[in-house]
Amino acid sequence: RRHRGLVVFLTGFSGSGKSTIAQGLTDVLREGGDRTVTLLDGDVVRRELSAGLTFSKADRDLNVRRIGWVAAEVARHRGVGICCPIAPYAAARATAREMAHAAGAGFVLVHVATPIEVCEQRDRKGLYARARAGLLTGMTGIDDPYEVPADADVVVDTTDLSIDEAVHAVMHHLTEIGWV
Ligand code: GGZ
Repeated sequence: RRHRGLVVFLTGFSGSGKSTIAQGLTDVLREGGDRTVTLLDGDVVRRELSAGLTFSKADRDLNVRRIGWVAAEVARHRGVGICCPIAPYAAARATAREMAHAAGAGFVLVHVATPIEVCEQRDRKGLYARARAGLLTGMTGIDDPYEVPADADVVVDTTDLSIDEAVHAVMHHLTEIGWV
């Protein structure tokens, strides 16, 4: 397993802590490991890979499929692909897992399960306030669905867990199952 590629896929609400945990994981894996690590940052993906896509179900599924495919290609070449889309639909997440496996790589699904109330309270980008005011429709967790994963390999909740602790929990799992 140490010699195979790996996809780490973080899913959860906007403001749950996915991107920050993904960045932390990237740093730790780059320091300690011998695989190259590619972080598919959410903002960069939406700008460079999925420019023009909306937040409709079809476009979210397409976005998640593209991300899953790129991450699987990275992993095919023995790298670690880390991605952190909201990925609200279980079927699209399952497709990402299948693509990683088809590339001969491992796949670890991390559910960043910070509750919507906590994400909304943080509201770092003001999106939840805009959604509540009716200025933004289709906001995940407010008036758009999030299918809670039944197949998460790791669950972390940043309500009471620091980013470092969340990163550590994922690293602990990767070590335990022999991927790092
Ligand atoms: C959810 C939205 C929406 C709607 C804009 N719903 O905190 P952010 O700002 O940076 O992360 C969110 C990001 C979600 O994009 P993803 O590509 O991760 O979503 S998906 O996996 O569903 O394709 C948020 C912002 O885009 N954003 N409108 N309606 N998040």
